[in-house]
Amino acid sequence: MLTLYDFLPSGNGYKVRLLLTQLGIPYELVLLDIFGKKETRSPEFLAKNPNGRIPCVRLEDGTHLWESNAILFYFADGTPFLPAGKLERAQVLQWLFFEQYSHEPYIAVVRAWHEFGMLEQNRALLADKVKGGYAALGVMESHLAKRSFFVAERYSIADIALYAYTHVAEEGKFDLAPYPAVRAWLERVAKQPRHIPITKA
Ligand SMILES: N[C@@H](CCC(=O)N[C@@H](CS)C(=O)NCC(=O)O)C(=O)O
Repeated sequence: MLTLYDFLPSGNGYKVRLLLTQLGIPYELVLLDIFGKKETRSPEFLAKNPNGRIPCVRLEDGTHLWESNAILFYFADGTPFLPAGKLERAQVLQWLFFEQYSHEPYIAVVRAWHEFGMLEQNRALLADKVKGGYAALGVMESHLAKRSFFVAERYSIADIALYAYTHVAEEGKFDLAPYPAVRAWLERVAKQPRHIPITKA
């Protein structure tokens, strides 16, 4: 049986839970206390992921795979969640890299500061982080203004990766009102078969 090491409020972990659920792949969930006990930095967990972060999966053969978007790519390959065409696969990667470089470090980080009482200690960095988050939302809005989904007009792991933290951006006090195409896309993603909310395993 597949094992997923996770922390339920994590959008990165949620990406994996959402895809596995939509694919109907069963898994055992191992929840870690990432803040209090810092279980992601224990020697036992570092042996699984030397980068000390969830999500991390243990595959049936004992191999550990980490980095949320790499995990999405692994399980989506050969399924409708990853297009087969050369260009479309590269476009999915394009949005997965965008999510990790231009979206998650802003929107997810600001959300975490609000949700986990870390705002005061990061006050000096907040304006730049918020600016970066709105820049990412602007990129998404212009792309989605003419499309239903990020790649090839089909729901894919590009949508899952970007949905994870965009749909909880308001927990980081991001205002989604000026982004109607993003809001309409959020609704389309939430209506996909076997969709689950972020805190449910
Ligand atoms: N780029 C990584 C980011 C993973 C990440 O930042 N995980 C956070 C929770 S969202 C974590 O495990 N933090 C605990 C720690 O840093 O010890 C991914 O997409 O999987």
